[in-house]
Amino acid sequence: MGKFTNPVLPGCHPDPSVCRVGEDYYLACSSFEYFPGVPIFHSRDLVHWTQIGNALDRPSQLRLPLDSPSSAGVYAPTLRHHDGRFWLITTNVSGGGNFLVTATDPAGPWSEPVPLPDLPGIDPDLAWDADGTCWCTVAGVAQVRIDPDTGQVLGTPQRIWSGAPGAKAPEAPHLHHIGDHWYLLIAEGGTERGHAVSIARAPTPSGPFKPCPTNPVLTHRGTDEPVQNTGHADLVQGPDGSWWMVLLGVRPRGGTPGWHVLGRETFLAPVTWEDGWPVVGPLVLEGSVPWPLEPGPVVPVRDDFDQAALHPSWISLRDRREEHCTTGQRPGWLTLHARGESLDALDAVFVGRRQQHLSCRARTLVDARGGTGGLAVRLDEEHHYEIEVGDGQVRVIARVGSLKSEVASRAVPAGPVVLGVDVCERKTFRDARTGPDTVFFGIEESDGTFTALAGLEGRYLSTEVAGGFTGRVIGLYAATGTVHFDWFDYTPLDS
Ligand code: 6LW
Repeated sequence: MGKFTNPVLPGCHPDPSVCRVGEDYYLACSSFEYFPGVPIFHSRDLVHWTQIGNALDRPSQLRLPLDSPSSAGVYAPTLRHHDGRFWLITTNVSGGGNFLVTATDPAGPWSEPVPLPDLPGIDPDLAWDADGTCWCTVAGVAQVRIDPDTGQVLGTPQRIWSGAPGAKAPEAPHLHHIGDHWYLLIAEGGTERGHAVSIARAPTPSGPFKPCPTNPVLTHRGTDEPVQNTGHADLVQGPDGSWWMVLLGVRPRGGTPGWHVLGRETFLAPVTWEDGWPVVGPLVLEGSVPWPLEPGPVVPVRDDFDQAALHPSWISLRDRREEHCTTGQRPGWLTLHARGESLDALDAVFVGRRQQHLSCRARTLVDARGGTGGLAVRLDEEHHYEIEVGDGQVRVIARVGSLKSEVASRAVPAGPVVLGVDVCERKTFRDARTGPDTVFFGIEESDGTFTALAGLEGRYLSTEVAGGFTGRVIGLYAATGTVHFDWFDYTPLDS
């Protein structure tokens, strides 16, 4: 028996798709405007997940136009293992539409994309029947046979089921052959508070689908559960043969209406079966699995930028070109060369990691003698807070919608300076409007103490304010010229 904490993948890791190969589990998530795209995780226990790579880590596989909006880009993938190969199908809504890539090792390399130009829609799923026919199912919910080797669509997509009558956004289909039935798992109600998971089953992969009489099989809508927006799920069998669901959920904090700041995260919930239908849950923050847990991954707090390649958890905006982001210019440092003028620009040079904890701390040692840059907490180009150094000044800047303001500044001597951010979940509830957290920016003094220059309301960097599908990313950027970073560290704080 192992106790675990949900979410099993905290931070912006939505739309999880999972597959099992022997004793190993692999999971993929959406990546939107970030490059590399589609993070791939490995686990032996469904609880501890280690990122082993990104499926789309070369420009030839993923081109995100520099003017493509945030929360566009790469949507919901499906990850499957079939015929000795891993198959990953997804959609680039910023250009190219649906495509699939394959790999023999899920850590990579993944193949060049096989485009599916004639497959409309998003959230593509792959399933193979006993004859080897490949069924591709998309949001809507529609289905068509495809040739996964060529990307050719074989026929016209057929509407197979649309969830509850009147419910919006039937999406996220995953088709599983379990026992005598083909189960079609979907999300419905939209990816906000009304989100739900429903299921139907049929004797064949193409139908006719009969809905589960107890649909939705999971939703937290209208409840005071701490995890909300539950939906977009996939099914997998645990090491002991029991069934489990991975799904997305959010953790709103503060008063009304509740703000979630980490994006849509991946949760794990138990599944049992009654009369051939899944019974899901409970979905709880502290759960247990009926098998021993493997040791958790060792997550390094500090990145010293001593390796040529960045760890796969680093994500850049839209692309990552050597001429803008390199560890090769000053050994042991990450060097960023500015492109856009600030983090307001769609083509800003920014490289960061997902904020994964409700309270956390990040520090970085910056040498900005050749430009201006620093440390940012980013939701999108219109919602970000940052602390930057340049021209002998440290400045804290807030951008919220069309408003932008320098909220604090201080002179600093020339040379490297440690910039920091502390994100602190609100502990005291003032009234119904209390926000989720406060974001403090400051500098480390020569004696190692931290001086906060500004504390900003976290709600403005939440999905409820900014909109979209993503969560906060904490990272490094160059606004002008060339900026070097010696190290970056990120530490969870007790919430
Ligand atoms: C995804 C859809 C959804 O395509 O959000 O929550 C969209 N579900 O299925 C973007 O992640």
